[in-house]
Amino acid sequence: MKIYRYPERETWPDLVKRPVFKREEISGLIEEIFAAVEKDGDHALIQLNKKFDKAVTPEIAVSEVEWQNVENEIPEALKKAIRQAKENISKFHAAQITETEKIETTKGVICWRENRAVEKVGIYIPGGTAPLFSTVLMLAVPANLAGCKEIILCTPPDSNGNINPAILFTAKLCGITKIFKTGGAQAIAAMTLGTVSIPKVYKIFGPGNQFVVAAKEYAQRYGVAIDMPAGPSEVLVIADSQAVPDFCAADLLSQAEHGSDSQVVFITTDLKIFTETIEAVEKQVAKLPRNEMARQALDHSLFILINSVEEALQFSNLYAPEHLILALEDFEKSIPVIVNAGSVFLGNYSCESAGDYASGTNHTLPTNAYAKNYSGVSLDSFVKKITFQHLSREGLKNIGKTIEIMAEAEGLIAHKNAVSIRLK
Ligand code: HSO
Ligand code: ZN
Repeated sequence: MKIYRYPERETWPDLVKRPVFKREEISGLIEEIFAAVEKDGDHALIQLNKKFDKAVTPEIAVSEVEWQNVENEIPEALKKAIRQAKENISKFHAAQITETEKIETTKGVICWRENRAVEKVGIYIPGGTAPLFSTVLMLAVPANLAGCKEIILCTPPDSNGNINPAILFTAKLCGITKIFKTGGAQAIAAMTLGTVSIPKVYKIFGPGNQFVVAAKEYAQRYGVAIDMPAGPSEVLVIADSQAVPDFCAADLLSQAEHGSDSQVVFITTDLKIFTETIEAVEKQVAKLPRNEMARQALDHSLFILINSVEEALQFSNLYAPEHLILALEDFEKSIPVIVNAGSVFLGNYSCESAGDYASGTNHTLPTNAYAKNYSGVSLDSFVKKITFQHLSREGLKNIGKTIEIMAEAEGLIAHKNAVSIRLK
């Protein structure tokens, strides 16, 4: 833990910098994987499954039998939980559907925007130590609501060639029918380039390790869009004297357990809460199954004692956290001051896991200070907005002079003529 008591403002820009991890040079590998998938398609994916996941997968697509059996593999309580989460996520995202509004900017000139879904989207769900089936809900629910015609999902197989049953169950519940057993950069390459089994898509969503992140960046060279730039998960908690140290510690650890590169930041105005939260973190972390990972994350995490809530909010805006928790008595007052954050949790009972799983908001959020210029995933992420306009003769007459004068001033006479020829 990195502990700071009343750090000088001049030190803040250094404190808000995310830790830099040594990354292997992987761009060469990503290029090789894209080239292999482009050349050999499904065959390359089968080989790469063997190489990277030690999995034998004669078929890349999930089979009929696997689809049917999945219902029996999931405990009833988990099915029920996933259904409730889906319901809340659906309600929250359905409310983001907007009505088309036609605007008459000048008499006879009518302009509007219409939503059109991105026709083909690909969802990547990592396997490994924590198979995030909740992310299937966060991406498939808004994709469906937006009206995406083709929604496909790639996730890596285990060494038996199977994919995680909870991922499969959730995908089925969301009406996804095309799931493919491929992970890492090769999955991103397949969704970008297409193979015999895997259709190519227009936009790729979902989290992943450094290979997936690098592959998503690389995919953009082929004209594929991605949800957002990625980085390790993070949470920033601001607490006053009314906060509960055990709650704060649990929230900090819920982010820290995501990975050794996660970063958690705790800021408080109260010395007692400061010491007790640090103690609570030490106590709770020891009991976590993923304590090693969480401890590594804590090593580069910040615990800051600060003079006022105002200052804490200023620090937070500079840091631009993915998740911001306000464990504050009077959190309402702070809301207008928040400028940079992915998702905000208000009061002592709004734990981050609520948003991670079931409250309804999306958990695919900007990390690495991208909350300064990106929003989290929402219905909009799956939609393009097309503008339309209709001008009557009278409408064109009403703005014709303006267009002609501006076109002439830009030296674009054909533009001017397009008006003059109609109004002659
Ligand atoms: N906190 C993660 C999302 C997640 N948590 C999925 C649990 N499952 C996003 O930063
Ligand atoms: Zn989480």
